Amino acid sequence: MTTHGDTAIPAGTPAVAARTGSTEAGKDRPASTGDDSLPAALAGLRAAIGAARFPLTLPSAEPARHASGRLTDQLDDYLLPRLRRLDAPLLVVVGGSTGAGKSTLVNSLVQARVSAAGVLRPTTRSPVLVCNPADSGWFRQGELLPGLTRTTEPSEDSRTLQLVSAPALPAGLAFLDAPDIDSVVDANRALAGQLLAAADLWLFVTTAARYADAVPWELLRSARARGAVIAMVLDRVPPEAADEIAAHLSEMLAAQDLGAAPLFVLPETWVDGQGLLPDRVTAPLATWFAQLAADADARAAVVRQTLDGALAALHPAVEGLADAVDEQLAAADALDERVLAAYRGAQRTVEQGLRDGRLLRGEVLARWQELVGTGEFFRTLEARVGRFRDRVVAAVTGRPAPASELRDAIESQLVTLLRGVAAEAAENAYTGWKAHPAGAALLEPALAHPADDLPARAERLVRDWQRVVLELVRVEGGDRRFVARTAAYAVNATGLAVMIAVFASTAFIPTGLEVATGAGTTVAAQTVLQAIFGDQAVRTLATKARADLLDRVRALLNDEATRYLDRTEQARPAMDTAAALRRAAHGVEVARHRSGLADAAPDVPGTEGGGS
Ligand SMILES: Nc1nc2c(ncn2[C@@H]2O[C@H](COP(=O)(O)OP(=O)(O)OP(=O)(O)O)[C@@H](O)[C@H]2O)c(=O)[nH]1
Ligand SMILES: [Mg+2]
Repeated sequence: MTTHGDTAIPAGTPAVAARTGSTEAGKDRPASTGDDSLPAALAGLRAAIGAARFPLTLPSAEPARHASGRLTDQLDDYLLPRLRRLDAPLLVVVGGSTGAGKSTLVNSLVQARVSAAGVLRPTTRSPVLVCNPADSGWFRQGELLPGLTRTTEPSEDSRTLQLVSAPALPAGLAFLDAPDIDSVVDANRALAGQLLAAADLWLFVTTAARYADAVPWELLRSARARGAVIAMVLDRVPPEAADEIAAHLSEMLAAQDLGAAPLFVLPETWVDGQGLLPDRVTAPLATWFAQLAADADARAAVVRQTLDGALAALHPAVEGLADAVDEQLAAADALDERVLAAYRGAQRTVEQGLRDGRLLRGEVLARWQELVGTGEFFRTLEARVGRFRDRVVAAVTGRPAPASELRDAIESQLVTLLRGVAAEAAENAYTGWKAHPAGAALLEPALAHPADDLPARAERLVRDWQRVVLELVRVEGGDRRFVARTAAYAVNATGLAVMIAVFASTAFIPTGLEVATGAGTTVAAQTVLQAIFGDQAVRTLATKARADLLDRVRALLNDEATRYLDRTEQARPAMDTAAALRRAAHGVEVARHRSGLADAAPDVPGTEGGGS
């Protein structure tokens, strides 16, 4: 380990002071990248991220929402304004555990009590930015961290940024004293993360007692992954343990690939009456910053490294968002499929019911037998269908029974079937969603049952269908091929025969007698059934009527399914969302390479890439 006054620098890293000297390379580097495509590409990316939503409850959704918020913040807070003004003052964000002495350190570095330090944890709740008076215009203007309201008074509000100017601080460099990163206060933690993402340089403060804590290391790793420029301060180190602790921390840093970050070890000491640390303790750090402030190239190198690192990190982060969008889409499809399967099953049951003759039982069959048993039925049929009339009329005896009773029986039989299948489908869809985390979150108890208006709609459906069947019969009879145009009673009777035929499909025809027999039918009814199904005109009408009925049922069940599907529809990302994210991230990556930000950046003083 190379010691530098009170500062220890990781082994293998040249002395920081020696490396802050200005390099000739890039002396006349432009203030911007000279390439306009990067800001435009970033604006495009920001829009694509803004359009991505993750409403479905999936394991990836919550992290994606956070990542999306973080990325948007970083674009607004740092990347976009920093790209517009590469020559703006370098922002050092001082972050670390609560009570590590961050505020005390900032005060000591600028030799004024700009930020309250204290024994109550956490002390700093609202960020304080301190800069040379010459730079205050840039920070006041609010391009950087635009979401924070500027104030000149101390504040407890985490959405404000207190601006303080300190003549003792050289121009070109600003310190931002951030709230603690491991705060018990949620807003503090979130804000600290947001502020660090807006830093050109992280000054990470930890103490002899706290340096092994998990939270700082998590943040350090993510900063490292982003290529942010980091300097470490190990504060309040008991002198007798300094070597041992510094060596251990250096080891930890090296293990996290952070060995190149300069490490300043500050011995435990007394603060003076002003709460400031003695000069001799802060001197190495103060010198390092003074040299950085004096050297525009070194500052530009820091800015470019952090900026380029943050830009490079966008691509994988956005790729993660796009994957999460894909998962949302896939989950929405999977949920839809569970619903569609349930309602397809319902439709199949109805089709089956029309095919297997189950509707030709009970009340319908009884009323049918009554009706045909009177002979009235056959007398109302037109002569053209007399083929079967002739065959059965002789067998017909008994009392008259109104056709309306059969019609009612058909209606109630069909309505019962529809209510049954709708209830079963709703239950199946409900169970299907309940078993899926994203589905369970979208459910509400009412969905387990058909819609309230389903019984009324089913009744209307059947009545409408019956009207259509009669209309069909009427139209068919229009050419006098089938039924007398004017004989309303004939239309009615034929219509009922057609409905009965619908309930006993083609497949059923040969066995129609069995059903009739099973239900204890009369000879007449059996014969009539046989005659009806044997009649081509009735069969043709029945085919049409069956198709019409199934269409209506499909529409009804679709509406039932829509109660579910509307929910996924609202959650479903637009088709293009993931592709737009990937396209925009790729655009940024291309523009980043073209900008030459990284190529132009010389070594950053005392950090990785410094030729250690
Ligand atoms: N003796 C001694 N006390 C110190 C030192 N550094 C900080 N303190 C004291 O430790 C307490 C906490 O210091 P702060 O500077 O408020 O710590 P902070 O990191 O800003 O804390 P938060 O704002 O809560 O995150 C204060 O009472 C300081 O006076 C030091 O080197 N020696
Ligand atoms: Mg503080």
